[in-house]
Parts: sequence; structure tokens; C-alpha cells
Amino acid sequence: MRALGNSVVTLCLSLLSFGHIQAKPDLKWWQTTIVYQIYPRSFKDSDGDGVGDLKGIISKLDHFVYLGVQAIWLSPFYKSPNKDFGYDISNHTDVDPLFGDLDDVTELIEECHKRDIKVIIDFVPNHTSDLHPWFQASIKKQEPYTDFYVWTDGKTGPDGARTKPNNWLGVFGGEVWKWNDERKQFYYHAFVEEQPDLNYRNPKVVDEMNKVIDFWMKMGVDGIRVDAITNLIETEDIFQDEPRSYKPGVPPFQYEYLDHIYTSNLPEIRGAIRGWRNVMDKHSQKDGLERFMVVEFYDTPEKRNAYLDYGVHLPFNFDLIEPIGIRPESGGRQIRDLVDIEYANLPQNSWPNFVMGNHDRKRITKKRGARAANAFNMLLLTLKGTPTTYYGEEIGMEEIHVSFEDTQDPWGLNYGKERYEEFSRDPCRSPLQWNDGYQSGFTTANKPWLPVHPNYKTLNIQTQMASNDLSPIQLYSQLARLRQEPSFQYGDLFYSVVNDNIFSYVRQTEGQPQYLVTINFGKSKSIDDYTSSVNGREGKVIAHTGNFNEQNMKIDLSKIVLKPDQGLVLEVLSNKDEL
Ligand SMILES: *[C@@H]1O[C@H](CO)[C@@H](O)[C@H](O)[C@H]1NC(C)=O
Ligand SMILES: CC(=O)N[C@H]1CO[C@H](CO)[C@@H](O)[C@@H]1O
Repeated sequence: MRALGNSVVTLCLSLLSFGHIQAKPDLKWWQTTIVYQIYPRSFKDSDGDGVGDLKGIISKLDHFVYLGVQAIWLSPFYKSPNKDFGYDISNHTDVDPLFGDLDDVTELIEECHKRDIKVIIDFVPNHTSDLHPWFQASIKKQEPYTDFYVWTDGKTGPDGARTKPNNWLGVFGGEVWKWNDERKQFYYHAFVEEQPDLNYRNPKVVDEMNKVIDFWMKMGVDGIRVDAITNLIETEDIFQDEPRSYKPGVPPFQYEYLDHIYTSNLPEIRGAIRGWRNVMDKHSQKDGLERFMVVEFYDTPEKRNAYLDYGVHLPFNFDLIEPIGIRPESGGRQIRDLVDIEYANLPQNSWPNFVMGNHDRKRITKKRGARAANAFNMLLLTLKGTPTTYYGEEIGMEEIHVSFEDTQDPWGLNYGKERYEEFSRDPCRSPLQWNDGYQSGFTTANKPWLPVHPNYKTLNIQTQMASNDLSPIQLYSQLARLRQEPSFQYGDLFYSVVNDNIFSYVRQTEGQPQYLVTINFGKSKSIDDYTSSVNGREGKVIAHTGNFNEQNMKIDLSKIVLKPDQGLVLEVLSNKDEL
């Protein structure tokens, strides 16, 4: 906490002591905030049914004020049979009773806006639930819904029986063609069979989905996060098999067995995005507030950045997660390389972003241990670009263990008892740990939808906020405020010392203090000289990951000692200051 006070003092002094300050560039709200992902089922339960809900979120908005977060993104809360936990939507413009109702959304938006917090919602365009009225009408060939989904007669086998049209595989593994006995045709589903894919080649579908965006814009949301954009559109001629990928060790059942040339990232996606952007811009023209769009897209930087031309503000950058991602053994150099993928590939005038975890991937503490939480938050919050924090990262939450019998996630269940742990997303979705009370303050139910991590007695928000020793949440909130300083908000980033242990960088902009961020991601103690990349020989500690002797706030930049998982943010004291 002491260091926080110090950084504020530093800011004031530096504003006073520099005569000319470079004009602040015209940054949009989504460039200056942290985006915090709320997984509504697991955030806060207000009615004791063991599942988080909107009223629960509303009751906890001051958490974001404390953290210094100015935008929240909510995973789906729409009407859904919950076969894929809300990503199977049966009404895009209604709230599932499990989470509340539309009035709760209105209240949530109002309460957020009062606190200067923007609200981003999930938009799931690639499919609906099979219980969606559109699909039910489509089965019966009721217009205009007959061609709302991807239907086919398939092929005729030698015995006259119908067989599927091709060899495509589902993202969760296995079959994508499901025979419907009533309509006597197959329909396509890239995910579970209860999630039929919409047919974006039908302009009426495009219209309907545009109306969904318009509905939420009218409700007052500030932006959308588009789910699974990769799988939006399939090739027109579906009677084509996808070739094998020949990836080693992948069984024929698994998605990666094939090379998805006919089902993934088709150029037609761009037109759909442009359409959504146009709907959002109509609202912006009325009130001058920019509506934000971020898309979920797992592919190369070239491919994700191509969407920038069609109205996307940020294509989520998952380089820290995959395909290489941060691994248990990644040291300073490897982490620099992952960070550099984003900076090296970014088109001119585009804005970087970084994501450390989400509801589909392993938590960083799973990969790197609980002790590393501070080091990774320090990295995420001091890089140049918009960071996305997955709920729980602010306290260094760890993954739970879930037995096969208790597994909820269809992706895990699909792979059976032997392999479910490789795929199940339950472990990273456990309830947020609020305090050391009953069920960690998440719910009053005796069985939450997923168990609370047994470490909640010590690892929880309340305990960390009250801690006398620097805790992850205190560091998080301190770094979130530091990000508001020009050097961090829009200053340049230069790499400094990079080796097997250390990844370090300088953040600076004209007329502002120069900062050095250095983190030991390696396995051994490191002593390094940073003086060749900074304008001074001494640095003042502005933030640290803990275990530093705070008595000694000035550090000699020619021999900084860092143990594994330790990191520092230093203000470089210019040679002139020392005189
Ligand atoms: C979704 O729910 C709203 C509110 O209940 C209703 O007015 C609307 O018709 C529903 N939409 C569909 C496609 O069923
Ligand atoms: C990458 C991915 O699969 N993202 C989402 C896409 O939609 C599915 C099915 O709705 C979700 O389960 C995923 O989270």
C-alpha cells in the first residue's frame, strides 16, 4: 500500500516539474481501460440457487471501483437451456430466469454507468439453441425460417439410406451432422448437437442478428464481444471433405485431425462484421459514444488483424495462451517473444491487446503456480495495450479439481473418463472467492454449480484487501492506477534486459517519467545491469510483487537482483536528478 501512495506523489511531482507535457493523444475508452471478464454463473449468487446472477453482479460493482477497472464484459446471460452454459441461446434478446430479467440488465447498466464503468456483452452469432423458436420453426419448414440453419439431404448410401454429406468434425470432437427425423434432413452443428449453426448465407438471418445488436445498443450497452467468429460461415458446397491435418498424436475423433479449409475463417465473415459495425455506428452517430467491438478468433496475427479493416476494434490476442502460449517452463526470452508477436504484427495506427486467461482455457496459476500471480498481473497491466482480466486473476485464483462424475462441461464429458481433464473447462470456472465465510461468500446454497476452491479461507478478496502484506489484489489495484499515467497509458515500449530469466521493458513518453518494468520469469535468481537502456543509474520502486525490502526504495540499476516470480516497476531517476 505504501508504494501506491508513493506513485501518486510521484505523479503529482512530475506534473509540476515538467514545463511542457506532450498533448495526450485522443484515446478511446476501450484503449484506456482494463476489460474484466465476468462469467456470470460464477461471479456472485444473490438468490441462493448456487448459480451467480445479475443482481449478484449489481451488488458487487464497487469491486471494480476498488480494482480500477472501467469496463466489464459479461459472458452470456441470455435465455438458454444451458447445454453449453449459456452459449446455446434460445432467445438473444431475453434474460434466462436463472440470471434475472431485462430490468436487472437495465439496472446493471445504470449502476455501471454511474461508476464510469462500461458494459460489454457477449454476442453469440455462430449458432442458437435447438430450442430456439427459429430452429423449431425451421424443422417444420415454416417461413421465413426454413433456411435459417444449414440443412442438407446428405448423400444416398448404396442401400438407399441417407448418410452425412462430408467428414467434418466438431470443435468439441466428433460428429457435426445431426439427422432430424421430423424434417428428414441433417443439420450442421460446429459445437454440441443442441447448438445448430445459423445459415449466414441467408440475408434474413443476417437481418435478424443485426436486430439483436440493435436491441442491446438501445438498452445502453457500450460494446460487444463476438463469440467464436472463426466458425461463423461454412463453404457453400458442403459436399467436400476437409483434408487431414496430419498433426501428430491426434485421434480421428478430435477437431484438430482435419485441416478446416471449408469451415473456418471464411472471407464472408468480414461482410457480417461490417454489418454489425454499421448497426453500432448508427447509435454512435446519435450520441457520439463509440461502441466497442472485440472478436474471439483463434488464429495467426495476420488473420486476426485482417478484421481491423472491417470495423473490429480489437481482435482478442491469445498469443499468451496459445498456440505456444505461456508454458510452465517459459522464461524471460520466450515471454518476450510471445509479447512481440503482437507488437511486430500490428498494423499502423492499431491498438495492441493482451489476454492471460478466459473461461475456455487454463488459468495462469495452473500453468505457473500460485506464487506467479503477481508477476503475470504485473506483465499484463504494464504492457502497452488493452489488457483483459479473467475474473479471479486479480486475487490469483487457482483451478479446482472436478471428478469425472461431477463434470459439467460438455467438452470434457465428450472425451470420457480417460481424457476429460484435458478438455473440461470446469476447473477454471469455479466461484469467485469473496471472503472466508460460508461458500466463500459466493452463495448461500449448500451446493454451488461448481465447488468453491478449498483454499478460499486464505485466498479471497476480503482477506487480500485487508492484508498488511502486499496481496495480489492490492498490487492489481495499484497497477491499474499506474496504468493511468501517460507513460503507461500511451507511452512507447522498448525492450530492456531480456534473458532466460528476465523480461524487462521501458515505458516512456516525452515530458513524463521514464519507467522500467522488470520481471523474473525464470527458475533462478538473476542479477542484471539495465543502465544501457535507461536514462539513469538509479530507480525508485513504484510497485513490486512482494518480498522486497521496502526500506530500501532506491535501487541501483546496474545490479538489480530478482528471484523467480519477482518483478519491479521502477521510476528511473535521471542522472540530472541525482545532482
Ligand atoms: C424473446 O423474448 C422476448 C421477450 O420475452 C419476446 O418478445 C421475443 O418475441 C422473443 N424472441 C423470440 C425470437 O422468440
Ligand atoms: C473458441 C470457442 O469455442 N468459443 C466459444 C464458441 O462457442 C462455443 C459454443 O457455444 C462456446 O462453448 C465457446 O466458449
